[in-house]
Amino acid sequence: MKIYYHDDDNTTDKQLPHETSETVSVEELKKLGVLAYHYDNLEDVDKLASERSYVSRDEVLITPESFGADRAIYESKLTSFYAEHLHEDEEIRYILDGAGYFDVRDASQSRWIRALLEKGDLLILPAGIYHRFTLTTENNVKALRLFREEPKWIAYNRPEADGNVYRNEYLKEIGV
Ligand code: KMT
Ligand code: NI
Repeated sequence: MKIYYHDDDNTTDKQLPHETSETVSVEELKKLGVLAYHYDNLEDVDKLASERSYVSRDEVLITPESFGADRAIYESKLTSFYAEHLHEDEEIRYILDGAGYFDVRDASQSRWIRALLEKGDLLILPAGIYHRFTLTTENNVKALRLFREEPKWIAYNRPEADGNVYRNEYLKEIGV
């Protein structure tokens, strides 16, 4: 997993790396409540999921063709994944194939930290953290999404989600 500050250039393709020389360590991510791991075997993911009492999961394939012939559905998925949002439950993402970018807000809430996730990479996002997701220019990811509860599937966008109870608990947790 490669982790760095996003260059904050929103005028060019979001699927480009937007890389800077400001790298971010796994320890720094941990301070934001985000846990990063790498597992080559699915059994290790299953073990982590059961240790953390996860009850459900699904598998998503995101490519320009995966939502049918109508590319508009794919485009709208990418748009909604890239809108800054939070969820009310902790969620695990595990990359089975391909690659994708998860952006999470740093402690200042004004800068994005970008994590490039490739096959075998796993990220645990705490409830309440603002994040967004996109594909690399390869346009291809297969991911496992694991949920602690039955998935609510709801994304709460910023700024409407400011003041959300899970958001407030998260901010308290990371001490900002
Ligand atoms: C999320 O939480 O934003 C997502 O699940 C994005 C797609 S999962 C590869
Ligand atoms: Ni999300």
